[in-house]
Amino acid sequence: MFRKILIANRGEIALRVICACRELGIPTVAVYSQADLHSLHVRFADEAVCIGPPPSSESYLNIPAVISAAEITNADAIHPGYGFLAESAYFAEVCEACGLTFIGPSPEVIQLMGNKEMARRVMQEAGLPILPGTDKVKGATPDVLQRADDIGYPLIIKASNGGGGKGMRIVNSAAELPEAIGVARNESQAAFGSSDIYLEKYLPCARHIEFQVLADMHGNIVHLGERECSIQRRYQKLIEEAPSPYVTPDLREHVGALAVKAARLVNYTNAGTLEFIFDERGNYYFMEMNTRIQVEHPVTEMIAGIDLVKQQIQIAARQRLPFRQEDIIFRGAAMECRINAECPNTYMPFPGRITAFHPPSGMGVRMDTAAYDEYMITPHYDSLIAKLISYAGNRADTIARMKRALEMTVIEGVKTTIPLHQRILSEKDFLEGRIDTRFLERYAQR
Ligand code: MV4
Repeated sequence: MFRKILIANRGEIALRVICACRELGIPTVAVYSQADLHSLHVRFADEAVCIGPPPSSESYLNIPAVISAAEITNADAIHPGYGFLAESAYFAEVCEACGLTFIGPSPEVIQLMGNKEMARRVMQEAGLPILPGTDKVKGATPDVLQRADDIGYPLIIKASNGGGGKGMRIVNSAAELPEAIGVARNESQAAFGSSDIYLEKYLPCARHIEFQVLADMHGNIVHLGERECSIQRRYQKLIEEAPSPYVTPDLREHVGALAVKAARLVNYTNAGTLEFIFDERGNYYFMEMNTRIQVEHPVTEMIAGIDLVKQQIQIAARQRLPFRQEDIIFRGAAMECRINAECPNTYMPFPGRITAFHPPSGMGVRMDTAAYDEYMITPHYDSLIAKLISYAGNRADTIARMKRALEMTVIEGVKTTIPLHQRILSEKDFLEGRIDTRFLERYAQR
């Protein structure tokens, strides 16, 4: 096992990794920016190293600073959390070159899955269905316009190096396409340093369902079922749940087995997530693979009874998975509400000081957070304050539990998404599991 793990992250996920390390008896090193001196990840880690000024480009994204912190503290592994360097193939490569274990997949598979257009092709070869679409598009040439007509409208332009909804653009007609391609290429260049884009058939009313996999370094791979993530705004997830009210045991077994097969074909190791889009007719298509621990991982942990971050660490230490597929049993239902500091009307981040904070608790309630009384949410980082997770024997009880937990959450001083969650959790369609990618749009019109 590792001597010491450095956590190259901040906020709730840094604390989450510290929890797993403590339970495994592994000492931890926190890194922090000057803005995070009084953070809980600094307090709860065994050691802490300041790696730079508040902007993430100069601290949490500063590879030489992170690697130096690992070297001076004699850490032998780095957990990247999510965001920041978690999906940087280059960072994973530098870690290995410096004799540090990157707790995640290989640089090669991070690189491959990081190119969303290439990932689509590779996963199609591995037997996953994909939506009609194109390879890399260089401009609005006659052959591209012809191909777009064949795919049909609406279609969506996606950035090859984007992901998670960044750099996406919906196109409703051929007339809009040439200009949209130009704008998308420029935006992609500015945001990701590459103007590579591709086109895909757009499903306007669908479900976003993702499958969790775990793969060790000895060829053992399992899936941990799905998470339903259709409730998003500005392509940011708001509520996630497991299991999906839509997925039957047969469908879970079928798509889960496909996800495992695909993970095997790309030599995947560690924790990963395959995103699918499901249409109304029961068809499903692979969209992208995320090569990190995800924000919404707790809902899977709750129903499977498996600590995903501990598994990530054990896999990176070359241990074998301690269970087979048939040992994994899903029990009950779990839901996560992301509580962000955000303006209720514009959905824009709303930083500020939390003047009063009280997390809810009680049976079946979990709050993953790094906030406390007088905690400052700075504009430098993500506006996530807390993830509120509820768990019970069935979906209705889980929702009732979430409602009471939201009512018993105190966060004063900043506007949050709590009122939005309360309204969604009272909607008939939501209660009956009728959720799709248009849910919030429909709801906002009333
Ligand atoms: C799509 C899609 C429909 N058709 N792609 C959003 C996040 C990113 N990982 C992929 N996303 C989507 N890609 C095609 N071809 C629908 C989504 C999507 C979505 C779109 C609009 C509003 C809410 C959404 C929630 C989840 C997924």
